Amino acid sequence: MISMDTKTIDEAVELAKFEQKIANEEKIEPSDWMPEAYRKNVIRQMSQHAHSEIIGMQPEGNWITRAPTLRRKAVLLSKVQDEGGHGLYLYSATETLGITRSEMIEALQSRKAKYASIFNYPTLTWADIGAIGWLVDGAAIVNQISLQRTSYGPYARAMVRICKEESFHQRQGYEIMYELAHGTPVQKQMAQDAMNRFWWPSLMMFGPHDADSAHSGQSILWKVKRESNDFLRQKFIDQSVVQIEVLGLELPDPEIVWNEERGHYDSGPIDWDEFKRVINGGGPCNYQRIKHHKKAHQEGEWVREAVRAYRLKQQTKNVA
Ligand code: FAQ
Repeated sequence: MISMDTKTIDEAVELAKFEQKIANEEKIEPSDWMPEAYRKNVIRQMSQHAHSEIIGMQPEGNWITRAPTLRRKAVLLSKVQDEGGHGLYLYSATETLGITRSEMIEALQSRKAKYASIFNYPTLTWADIGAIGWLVDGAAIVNQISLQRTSYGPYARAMVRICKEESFHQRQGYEIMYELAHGTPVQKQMAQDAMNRFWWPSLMMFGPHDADSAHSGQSILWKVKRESNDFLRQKFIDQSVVQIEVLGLELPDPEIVWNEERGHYDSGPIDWDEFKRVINGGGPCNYQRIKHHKKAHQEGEWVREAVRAYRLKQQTKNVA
């Protein structure tokens, strides 16, 4: 009974210290005490973010062999490699919270963990590569800039480098769109079609409306999330409308209109039934994405085996 009380008092002291750090805008570091619910929530968000980067390599990877020029191929190859790198920093940063990479991969493959719904849509034409770089990386940056101020130190630091790389990705995508939109009528049509298809799924990347967001309230209190889903979505809409005008394309949503009073663009309703269907496994490519991930993971088993053998050899050497 005495030890229980001591434990409760110790925890209360640690909790007060944790809350003070959050209030002071100090980062929570891996060796710091943190409430179990905070740890779990950050693992959930970071691991889903890592999975998104890795699964996100598939739709674009599909076009590396079909890029229209050597320059486009080199840029795309480098972009897809960057996404792989982002996944790896994020997995490593998440491991500092006491979960292993294998546990995270298991959760992804068994569909216990989610990844961004956008990557369950197919890439049908080269213009889709432009639309992904511009809109998907663009939406990712809007979100991730705010995450540079997240309260978990390793996550915040990973975001700094990731945002720099995403910015290059966004520009390469916009450049593809600009050239197509100013090319032949067929190319312009391809750009329009790609934007129309990726527009709504890009808006869904920000998650459900604030009123329906299960985690936002607590995540914002803990400063894991610094802005709400709707705030970031609006920011993305506002910046994209201006970019669409420069491209000279038709708006993908006829309800987009400037609202003088709000100082923002109004826009049409998002199809949340589609969002729910896609995050619950019913999107056009969910099955194929996980199947491909499992295959690549199995084919990479020899690398993990070699790493284990090397580690064992080093340990044996050190003991001898
Ligand atoms: N897709 O309560 P909330 C990229 C889930 S990186 C799938 O609002 P939260 C780079 C949510 O997880 C893109 N699931 O959740 C790239 C939760 O499910 P759970 C990834 C979604 O966490 C570009 C449930 O719905 N970026 O694109 C989605 O507070 C090109 C309730 O939602 C990140 O992950 C969705 N769109 O807010 C790579 C950023 N939205 O866990 C390759 C970090 C919501 O209860 C090529 N993450 N859900 O089963 C975040 O900022 C947040 O986690 C949100 C969701 C904003 C995504």
